[in-house]
Amino acid sequence: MKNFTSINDVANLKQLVDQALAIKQNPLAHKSYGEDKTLGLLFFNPSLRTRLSSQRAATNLGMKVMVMNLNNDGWTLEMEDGAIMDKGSQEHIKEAAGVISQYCDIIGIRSFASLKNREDDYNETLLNKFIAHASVPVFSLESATLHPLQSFADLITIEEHKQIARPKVVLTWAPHPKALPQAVANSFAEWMKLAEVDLTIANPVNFDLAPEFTEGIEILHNQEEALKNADFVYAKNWSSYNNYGQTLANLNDWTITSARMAVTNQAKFMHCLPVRRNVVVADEVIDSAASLVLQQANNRTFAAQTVLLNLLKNAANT
Ligand code: AN0
Ligand code: CP
Repeated sequence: MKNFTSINDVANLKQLVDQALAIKQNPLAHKSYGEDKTLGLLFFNPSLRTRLSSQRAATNLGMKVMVMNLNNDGWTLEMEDGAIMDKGSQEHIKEAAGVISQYCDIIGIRSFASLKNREDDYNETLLNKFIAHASVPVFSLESATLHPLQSFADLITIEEHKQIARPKVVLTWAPHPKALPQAVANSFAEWMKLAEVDLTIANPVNFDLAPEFTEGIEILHNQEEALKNADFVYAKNWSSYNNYGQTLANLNDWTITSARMAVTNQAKFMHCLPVRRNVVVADEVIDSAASLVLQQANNRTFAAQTVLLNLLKNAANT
């Protein structure tokens, strides 16, 4: 594993999940492997889980960690090659990536979608430019269109809680007052497609995800219909891909309630967090024994630790 920005960086998904489960059994098994190595975590957006679980993962491997909030504390970065930098941007990504690569052995980057220009977001401009100008491995802490560390933790959680070999997993859109990226949903679809599950996606009309992520997956525009016999219900809001970045207020009918969960096969409830209670999901569901949200967040550490270990191993062998 040279970088980790999507499922395409995973050679063997089953092996990766098994490796994470083994690390979870014994998180300090490689406690000196990352000794003398430094992880840099760069945040262009807020984070609770990703920030803390990545630090915990790194320290479990003996690494040192540096964290920087680039939006507040760094210079405004220029992305354009050949730009005449006489306006707002103060530092080119070429120098920034080159400099940070000299201080860190691995770099993680969080940079959300702008939700303004679909092409820019789906080209993953910032992440790809950073990789192009960095001289060390880079991994995604959620990019414009993908959140692979989240999907990895979600898959570990499903493997731990499934009662049958091939469970029915439903990814359902849920309401949210603000427009959110499609990243968590895109990644979840991408990972579930390669996992031993049957995935159905439920979303309102005009909220279908990008076709590149949903090819071959059943999409229903009726949530209740989709949830029938589900073993896992994964709720997430995303803004529209077609009417890019637009959102719908007042679709309260899509909130996950006990009544909605009643049509499932006693499904487990999942969400990546942070979640808006009683908007995305009713208290009665997230507070019930069916909720796996804390388990998912716990598995973020082991997902990150597995990725960091593989990046360190690859770097040591090249
Ligand atoms: C972000 C999103 O939807 O992409 C991060 C989720 C992990 N969520 C919010 O901004 C609420
Ligand atoms: N799920 C997740 O990535 O949470 P944070 O945005 O808090 O890191």
